[in-house]
Amino acid sequence: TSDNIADIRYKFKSETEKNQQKLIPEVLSSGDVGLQLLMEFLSERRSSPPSLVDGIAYQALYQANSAKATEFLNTNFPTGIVPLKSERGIDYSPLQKLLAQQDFEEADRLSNLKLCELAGSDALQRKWLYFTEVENFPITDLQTINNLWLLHSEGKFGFSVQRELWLAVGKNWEKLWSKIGWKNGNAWTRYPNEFTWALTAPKGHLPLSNQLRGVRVISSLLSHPAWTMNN
Ligand code: UYC
Repeated sequence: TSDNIADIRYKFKSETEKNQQKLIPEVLSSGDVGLQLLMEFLSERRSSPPSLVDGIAYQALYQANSAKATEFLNTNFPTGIVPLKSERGIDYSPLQKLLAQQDFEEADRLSNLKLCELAGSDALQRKWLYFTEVENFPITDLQTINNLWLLHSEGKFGFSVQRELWLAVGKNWEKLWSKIGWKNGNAWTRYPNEFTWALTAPKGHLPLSNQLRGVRVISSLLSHPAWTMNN
């Protein structure tokens, strides 16, 4: 009934972001009006930097199978909710698209490619990174890539998530690998089939960094000033 909808709108708008996240399934269960409320919500928030709840609302609309929601997103958020800033003229919209589609396997491949692109033509040819290249990555680009992963995964994936887990285990790599599902006992998780390309994966599971050449690259990634600097 309309009473319920007014209730939900009021309740939703007055809640903390964390509770808004939890309320989204309830909002969605009220059908078209729920979608309308989420569209309203995203519109009103577009001037401030996007946070997790915006990502969850965006994904709900993206997956809603509603022509109206699709048109709303195409018109108002043609490249998504994360500003696709780059200091090196890199186009992150294909990555945004894969993540919106929740195609985490292709998004992971493309992220690795974008990092090589960011490092320059040598890296793009060799298809892997030197840690010295990672140290020189612009903060802006790493934050863009990270925010895409973070906001399209309900906060589950991204370098910043991996960094927090790494710090929480005292920078012990072995403990990190088992925590994020990159190792099971003594066995490395095999690429690509043994990884979990879905939100059911452990926290911090994606994006991947191949450990074939050692930990220096991921160490540089997780130590980058991008994670301790605002903007
Ligand atoms: N792979 O095992 N990995 C590859 C991971 C290791 C190996 C790519 C992650 C351990 C080989 C990605 C883990 C290991 C290739 C990842 C993992 C190993 C390969 C594609 C858990 C053997 C083919 C991109 C830590 C014991 C390489 C890329 C080639 C590929 C990711 C083997 C994303 C997170 C130590 C042989 N593995 N990788 O980098 O040159 O090629 O063809 O980490």
